[in-house]
Amino acid sequence: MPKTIFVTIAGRTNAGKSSLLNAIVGEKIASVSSKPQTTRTRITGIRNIDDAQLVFFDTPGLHKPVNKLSEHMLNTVKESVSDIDAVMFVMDCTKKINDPELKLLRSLNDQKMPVILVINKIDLLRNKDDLAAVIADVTSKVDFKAVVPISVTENNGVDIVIEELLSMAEESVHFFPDDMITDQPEKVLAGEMIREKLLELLSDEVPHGIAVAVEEMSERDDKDILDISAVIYCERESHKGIIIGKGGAMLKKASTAARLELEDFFQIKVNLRCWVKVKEDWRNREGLIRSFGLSEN
Ligand SMILES: Nc1nc2c(ncn2[C@@H]2O[C@H](COP(=O)(O)OP(=O)(O)OP(=O)(O)O)[C@@H](O)[C@H]2O)c(=O)[nH]1
Ligand SMILES: [Mg+2]
Repeated sequence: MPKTIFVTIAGRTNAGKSSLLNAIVGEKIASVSSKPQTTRTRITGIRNIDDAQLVFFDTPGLHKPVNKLSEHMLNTVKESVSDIDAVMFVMDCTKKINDPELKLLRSLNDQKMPVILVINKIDLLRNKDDLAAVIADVTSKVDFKAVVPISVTENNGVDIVIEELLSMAEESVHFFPDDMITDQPEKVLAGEMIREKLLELLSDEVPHGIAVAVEEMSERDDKDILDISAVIYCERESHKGIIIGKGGAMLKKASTAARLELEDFFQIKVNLRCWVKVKEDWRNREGLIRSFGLSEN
């Protein structure tokens, strides 16, 4: 009999949620960056193991809302923690659990939602006693079904998380085809790969005000080449200059890095063309947030 489990991955921004999703699924389906607020929407990832299907919803990280886009991101988290079987709450072991994290955890306890506490980045801890202190602190405040210390970057403990989830999967038909790893359309995946490169290369507010829309994505009839055209939207004319860079250097660097990743992911030569356009203050404009696919309804 097939088994299924639906799991939402939640936690503070930058804790490593999307990194963990990618590690479990075995493909890079969610953008990862050292900057906070990388993930903006709910991303579905699927992993099949024997007769079990594990379905994950990666969510935006908890953060202080600063604009309308933030509010949508935080609503996405709220909507993603009901009608599921379990929550994997990812925390960064080097950061003390904060009030918004505790608030979410306590409401999950109130709903009797099983929560697996995944304590990530243990590679950054200097001694084991620190880990024991982190565990003692959090478990004194919230009830967990299981506590699993891991390091995604060192691939340490991810298999234990999977084992834990497998033990919780219940008999049910599978909801997704066995060869499907994500629900994200290819154009969205491609846009996210481009945005990820810009997040890593740019600083301050510039990368946070970027949205990427892939307008064309088609394989040529006569050659094995995938043509991708993308528009990079930013919030100010001055940001446009920074994104393009001196003599186009920044845009070239980002698009080359994105192209290499796109070629690796789609296993085909890619011809990537990017344009930069300004949409003033779009993160506070509902219509634009919706048109970029960043609103939950
Ligand atoms: N040292 C260390 N860094 C990690 C580990 N896991 C993830 N990271 C890094 O942490 C940063 C944030 O990772 P993400 O996966 O984007 O974090 P996130 O929780 O999805 O962040 P948001 O989408 O902003 O909520 C990246 O620079 C990762 O490379 C880990 O086990 N150890
Ligand atoms: Mg993320």
